[in-house]
Amino acid sequence: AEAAPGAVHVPHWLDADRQRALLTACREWARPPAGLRTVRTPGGGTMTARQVCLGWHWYPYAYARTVVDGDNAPVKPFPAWLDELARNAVADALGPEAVPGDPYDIALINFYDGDARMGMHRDGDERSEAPVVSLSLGDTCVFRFGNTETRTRPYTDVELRSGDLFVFGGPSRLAFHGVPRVLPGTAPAWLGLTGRLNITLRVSGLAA
Ligand code: MD5
Ligand code: FE
Repeated sequence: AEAAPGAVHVPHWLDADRQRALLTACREWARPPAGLRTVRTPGGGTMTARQVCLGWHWYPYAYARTVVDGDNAPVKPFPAWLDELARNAVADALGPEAVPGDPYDIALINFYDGDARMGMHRDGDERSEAPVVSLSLGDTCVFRFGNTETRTRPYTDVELRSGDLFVFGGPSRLAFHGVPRVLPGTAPAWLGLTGRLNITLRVSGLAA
């Protein structure tokens, strides 16, 4: 369903087997070195969701090849199968003409547990207009999809559930968005995940 021009929500895009496989991979990536870390914000605060990156390391607000705000280890490689997954996601959500020419080369994986949430922000550090692909696992969250002008209303609240795909392309690529809350205990029992996990796949537009 199109939530706004270029923003498409595809519930249940990943079946149970693919959700389990993606979760297993995320748990591997979360291990050190270059594993899960707490992200510091420029204002001196910390993000409540913890994060691991593949391909390029995101530290507010730029990309690097090493974990400059953690153990300084080289960032883990971005596997070719994630590029395939991202291309299939964009083709299914927006159509084949929306699939970018450049390969997907960044994954930002956010782990939400306890009271973790994400404030309203825009993702503007990539040098590419390619759509961002978002995959959700575990607990349902309230995802707030806003506008391109302000971090306040008008916005639309959408529930994202385990296995859901959301693609942000076109004018939606630079919209404000956030995760005001996660609904505890709503993950499917067969997944074996407490809390929520979100994988975003992006094209850096940066020189390899
Ligand atoms: C999440 N992550 O659920 C969200 C899903 C992040 C982040 O926001 O920056 O890691 S990605 C939502 C997204 C990405 C790019 C554009 C837009 C939304 N948008 O225009 O609404 O952890
Ligand atoms: Fe974001």
